[in-house]
Amino acid sequence: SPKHQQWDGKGSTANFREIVLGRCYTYTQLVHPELSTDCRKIEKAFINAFISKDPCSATEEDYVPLLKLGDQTVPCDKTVFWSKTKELAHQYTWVQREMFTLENTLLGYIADDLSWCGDADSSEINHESCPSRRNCSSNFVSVFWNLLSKRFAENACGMVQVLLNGSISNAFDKNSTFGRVEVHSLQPTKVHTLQAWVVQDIGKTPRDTCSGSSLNDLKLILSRRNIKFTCQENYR
Ligand code: JS2
Repeated sequence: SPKHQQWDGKGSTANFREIVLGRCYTYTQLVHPELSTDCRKIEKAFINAFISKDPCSATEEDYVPLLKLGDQTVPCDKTVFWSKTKELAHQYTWVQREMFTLENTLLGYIADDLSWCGDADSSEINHESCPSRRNCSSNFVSVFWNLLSKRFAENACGMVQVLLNGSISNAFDKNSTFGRVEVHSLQPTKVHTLQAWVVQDIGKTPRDTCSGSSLNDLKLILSRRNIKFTCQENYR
């Protein structure tokens, strides 16, 4: 039997395969029926990406077959990034049905809030434990989201938006996925403007604003990359 609780992170989500397959059908039949996707192939490619492999040695190559199957174009002006505002961003794209966060794309939708890993010397999904970021940065979940985020940003075009949290001290955090991966993956030939929305929780003390130093850092990065920057606070 497998070594118990080998890793710090929670184990693979129970019924991982079934959830992946079910979410794929929900997305391609109900949310975006215009997509023609073979969900059985998606399920297999997802499982094959990590099964029978060292869970700390994930590479982008492992996910290439899955990403090919999940290839999807988001229309220009419809991309929404977020950082520490996941819930709000998803409420926004739920109301603004034509807008897309990463989790409104097929692969982001399928993997949202799931965890998964295997084991080098077993062909089973590991439901006991999976490596956390502390165990290793090249775990399959982290590599997946970094890669998916990079692709999502590289494919964006027109005016893109980001929802940032003004109730924390660095609304723009250069170590977050948005600051570390997405901002640097925007293509200046395709993206002309990044519109930031700084949102403060009602009843909480605002800790960051459009004129704060973290948003200034973002503005600087974008101006060096020839992308226009605009910022608004608490727009309703
Ligand atoms: C584990 C997950 C999940 O713009 C957004 C998205 O496009 C995203 O991929 O990157 C941005 C959010 O990441 P950031 O800036 O680091 O904000 P955060 O609030 O610290 O979110 C951490 C989660 C990033 C990757 N990720 N990881 N499980 O279900 C999941 N979903 C996402 N997007």
